[in-house]
Amino acid sequence: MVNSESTLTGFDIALIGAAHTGKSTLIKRYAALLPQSKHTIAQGEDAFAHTISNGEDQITIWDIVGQGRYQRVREQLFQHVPVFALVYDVSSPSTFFDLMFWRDIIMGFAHRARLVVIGNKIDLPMIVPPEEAQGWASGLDMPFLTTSALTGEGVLALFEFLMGEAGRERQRRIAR
Ligand SMILES: Nc1nc2c(ncn2[C@@H]2O[C@H](COP(=O)(O)OP(=O)(O)OP(=O)(O)O)[C@@H](O)[C@H]2O)c(=O)[nH]1
Ligand SMILES: [Mg+2]
Repeated sequence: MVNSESTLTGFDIALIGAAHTGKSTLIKRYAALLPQSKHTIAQGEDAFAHTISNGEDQITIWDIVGQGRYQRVREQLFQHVPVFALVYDVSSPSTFFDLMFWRDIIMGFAHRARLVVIGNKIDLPMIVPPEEAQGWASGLDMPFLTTSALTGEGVLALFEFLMGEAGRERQRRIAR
């Protein structure tokens, strides 16, 4: 589940998206679901760095604060992050449309990154039709997953998937 090459830049994945979509809650839920894991959080200007260690394995996750969308993101660091999770709230269409903005930003400085679309809060009414989100994601070669950070549904599967993608992306970069 955990990528042993995570120390290349120190970060495996970044969660990005509008404010209140549940990015921080997803990470906290994941840590809570891992037995005997140790979860530490370091606060930066417009991001939190979460480190979750489980025995010898460790993953690191950038948690980007939604309100920081108009600030310059930390391009120097982010261009080495292999996987970005684009998180929206299935009950809030504006957070879905925000992902187009975020995708453009990421592609501007990390065009080799793997992007994954996450519809969170599936315990709430799905106002954004999942087939619309799926269609947009697959049209741009981005996997699409859904979660509820509240109930935990899909959360372990999400992070296992993201770690797998991060491992594959790093292998691709090493092979080049
Ligand atoms: N119903 C429901 N509420 C959720 C879910 N995930 C998060 N929330 C709630 O949504 C609110 C925002 O969650 P956060 O995790 O702080 O959102 P965030 O994306 O980190 O927000 P910023 O840090 O401001 O960018 C909180 O009140 C959470 O309890 C979910 O899956 N379902
Ligand atoms: Mg947050």
